[in-house]
Amino acid sequence: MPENNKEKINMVTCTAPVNIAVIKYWGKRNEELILPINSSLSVTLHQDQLKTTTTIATSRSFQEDRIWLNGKEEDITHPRLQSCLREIRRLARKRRNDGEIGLDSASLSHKVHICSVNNFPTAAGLASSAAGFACLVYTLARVFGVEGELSGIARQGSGSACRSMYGGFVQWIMGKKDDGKDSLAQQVATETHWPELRILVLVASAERKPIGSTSGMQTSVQTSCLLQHRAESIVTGRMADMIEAVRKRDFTAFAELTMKDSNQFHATCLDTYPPIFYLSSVSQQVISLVHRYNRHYEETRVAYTFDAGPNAVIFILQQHVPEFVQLVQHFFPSDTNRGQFIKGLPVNSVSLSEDLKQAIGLEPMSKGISYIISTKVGPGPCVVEDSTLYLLGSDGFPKKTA
Ligand code: 2P0
Repeated sequence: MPENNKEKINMVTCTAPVNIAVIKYWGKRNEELILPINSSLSVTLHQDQLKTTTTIATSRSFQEDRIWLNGKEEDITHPRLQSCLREIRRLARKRRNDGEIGLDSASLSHKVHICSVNNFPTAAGLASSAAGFACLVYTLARVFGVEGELSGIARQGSGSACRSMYGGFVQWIMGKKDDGKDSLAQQVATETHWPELRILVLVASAERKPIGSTSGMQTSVQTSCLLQHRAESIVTGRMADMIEAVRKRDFTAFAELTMKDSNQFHATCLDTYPPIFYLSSVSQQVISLVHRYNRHYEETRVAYTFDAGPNAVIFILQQHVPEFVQLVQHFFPSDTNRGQFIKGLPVNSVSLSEDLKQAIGLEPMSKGISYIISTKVGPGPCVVEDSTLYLLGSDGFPKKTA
């Protein structure tokens, strides 16, 4: 590419986090705008362990919008991708017309090259669409000089993505309007609010998600009376209780609400016709382990939650992490050594008492869990300044490593 064209490439790189819902979103009242049937609340996971990175370049020399995901070119005409691109360009045009930014019309008509990677394997079963669309919208907004509320646009990429636009503890208020303008995410508490809280992702071995969330929740809305009852009569109260538990850093209340809401979500899946099963025998063993552990100490020390897959996400206070991790290793013995089994924040090794093992009284399930990601609550999307970390080269095409 000639030198003069090279200069005209405008490039921005950002990262965005994964979130895990503790009050679950399941079901839409409007498929196109992605408007939910109930509000939800999530915890943003730390990007040191789990994140999406996205580089977006614009240039007069680009012929068409293009996107590369995890090293492979994907279809840019995907309707949800198009919604996000259209909405950001619309806001940029509005800001320019209002005289708020000095973007010329040529820059607005420039095509984009988008390159995105996750630092975690898809096999980890974590909602990569949430981090992915949050990162896309956040980065596009920087490229086109758009500021302010962006969660409503991220929501149109994937519902849960709106919650990844903030760090800490985040609620997605369902809203009442038909146009979705009031269906937005809002931070409930920052990432520094509850420093003792730790999160463990227990990655179950070699199981694939049987039914995708988007079609699963459609069938649930059509067939499950329990889901309707949950949306109408349960979630509003639970949202208020959860926000209070977070604000007061009341682990017992937070943990019990989290487990009950996960269980109710999976109950609505079972109430769907034909039923949807996301939990596996490994998930059930994790549930037993947590309840037996809590019963042994006569205190709620650990909570689990499961999304549309078999992997458990565990909430626990820092001081209890070493013992609980040791128990997981004991009841899910693996071939890998401890270093490979625990990724992310380091966990001290402790020895387990025979009393405790006997009190739990489960039959060990070998190779049920392939590894644990140890992490904590983290911040929202960030801009990456270091250009050596950009995923697109100076020609606007993916670097070999991307
Ligand atoms: C959640 N899940 O609140 C719930 C709990 C899975 C179980 O949000 O169709 O990928 O893109 O809006 O956001 C997964 O659903 O679905 C999800 P779309 P999404 O995190």
